Amino acid sequence: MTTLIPILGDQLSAGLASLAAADPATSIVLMMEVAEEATYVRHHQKKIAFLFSAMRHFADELAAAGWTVDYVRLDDPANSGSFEGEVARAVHRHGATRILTVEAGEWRVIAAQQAWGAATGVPCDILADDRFLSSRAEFAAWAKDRKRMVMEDFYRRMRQRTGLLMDGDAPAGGRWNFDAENRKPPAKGLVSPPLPRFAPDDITCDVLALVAARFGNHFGDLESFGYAVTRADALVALDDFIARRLSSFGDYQDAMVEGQDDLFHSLLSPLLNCGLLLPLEVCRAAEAAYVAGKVPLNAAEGFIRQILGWREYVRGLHWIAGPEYTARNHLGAMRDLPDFYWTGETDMNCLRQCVGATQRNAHAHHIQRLMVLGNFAMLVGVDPAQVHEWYLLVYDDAYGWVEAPNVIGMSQFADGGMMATKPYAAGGAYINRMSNYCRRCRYDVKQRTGPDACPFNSLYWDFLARHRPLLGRNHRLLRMYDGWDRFDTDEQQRIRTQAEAFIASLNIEPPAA
Ligand code: FAD
Ligand code: DLZ
Ligand code: SF4
Repeated sequence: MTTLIPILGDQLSAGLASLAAADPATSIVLMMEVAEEATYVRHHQKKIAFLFSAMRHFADELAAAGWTVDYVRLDDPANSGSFEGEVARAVHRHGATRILTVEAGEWRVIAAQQAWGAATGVPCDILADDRFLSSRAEFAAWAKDRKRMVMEDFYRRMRQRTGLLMDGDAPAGGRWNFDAENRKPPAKGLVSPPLPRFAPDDITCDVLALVAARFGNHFGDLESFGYAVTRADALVALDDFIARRLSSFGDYQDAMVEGQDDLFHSLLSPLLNCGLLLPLEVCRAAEAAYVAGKVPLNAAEGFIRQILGWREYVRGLHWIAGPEYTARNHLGAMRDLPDFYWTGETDMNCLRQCVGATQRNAHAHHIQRLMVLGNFAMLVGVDPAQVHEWYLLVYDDAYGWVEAPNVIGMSQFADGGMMATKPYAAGGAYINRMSNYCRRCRYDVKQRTGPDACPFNSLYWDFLARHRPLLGRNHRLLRMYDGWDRFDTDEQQRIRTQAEAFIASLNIEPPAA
């Protein structure tokens, strides 16, 4: 009786439910590098290299811990290229009598897992992924019968349940939320400590060569690859963040500074999402730094809210929204993604900087993703399915459960408000306040119309005007519509003409049907 335990690339946790439920003496762990996963969207080269290297290191660690691991490399001539093919081959190879796996983080892969039993003729048990702080069932029960799924309500409940930053029944410091102290514009000369860099070992060098050969034409590059790829590296990255950057995290959470891609962000999302770090240990580390007096409460609370609140909330929402969520298009946006999302070649400095960071690092921080890249795509009316695909392939932390709600819901408002109470739309003034991008831009952020006007300004007003039938009664937008109504008709016309001409210059109209 042999149990086959397929472990996917984002399931690299020693305490994974399938491992906890199995006996190493009668089990074979299967790990597979498959072309289908690297190309169903053409992932950034660094994302593939990171995951393959982390998978290979994890396989070695499992073997050292006494598991029998069957690791199928991408360049194995017999590799079928898909999960389905590799699971079937492994069942046959090992005479497995049972498959035991943990539910994947994407509807697409869950559907594949559900077919493994029938395809191989052996029973396949799919276990819940218990690496999150709120189970799918718990979130669904919380969401049921609620008129609005307000993240802050969910977050407070999670604080109470976990006891994180709690003084008995009350929140530490007497408040649940310290946002008022956070989100400062970047101070002049603001500099953040450099990120820790992990020199590639032999395993990583092999992977880099493989990725260069097989996926060298994908987005991004492999230059200066220095990611954490083991559990030990991941713990070093966590400690480094807590010791050197967390104290300023809250203050500069929304700031963007040219030349400093990551500021005081943790860059822990790829490590959390592939399982090398677990959410509770990361939150506890931040809490401990606060309790020890090493970081202020606004920083610890702001950071913990991202993980205990937002991360768990978007995951819960993803599962209750269903597999059709990524097809939603509330605003009827049909245009193509502009080419510069791939090349970075645009005169708009904010977009050039954010695409550049994404190309270099397979990473960008939240405000770059939301208020520059996502905001622009929504303002010009890009088809949300194209935006979704772009985000899924360019970022090192992108998997369906977390990317889709952030893109379709939070950033594109394509779900009609299931996730966000209003679209995250903004003109150039917001970007100018929160960054130093405008200083070196060919456009003038103060102008709405004319050849030098910042495109975000006319696009913002045009977005509001064109979607008035859908958005005009949203009470959170009433002040913005008042602003629009205060322009005289001639100015409104000038703004809309400016926006239309700019959109036309992008060549993103879909072909006529
Ligand atoms: P930090 O700023 O240091 O935050 C700490 C942690 O909080 C992150 O590591 C992450 O685990 C968590 N977190 C913060 N915000 C969110 C959020 N909105 N959703 C989920 N977790 C959050 N995050 C992903 O992990 N994968 C994605 O594919 C992804 N796509 C996004 C797309 C868009 C359009 C937007 C607006 C946000 C997206 N995010 C995504 C959320 C957020 O931008 C990233 O989690 C964050 O930038 C990761 O960098 P960091 O680890 O330095 O985060
Ligand atoms: C993202 C990714 C890539 C590029 N390659 C693999 C792979 O070869 N083998 C693997 O097990 N997982 C890979 N992944 C991660 C999967 O796409 C991820 O596990 C599913 O999308 C479920 O979230
Ligand atoms: Fe971006 Fe406008 Fe500022 Fe240029 S002026 S960086 S386009 S916000």
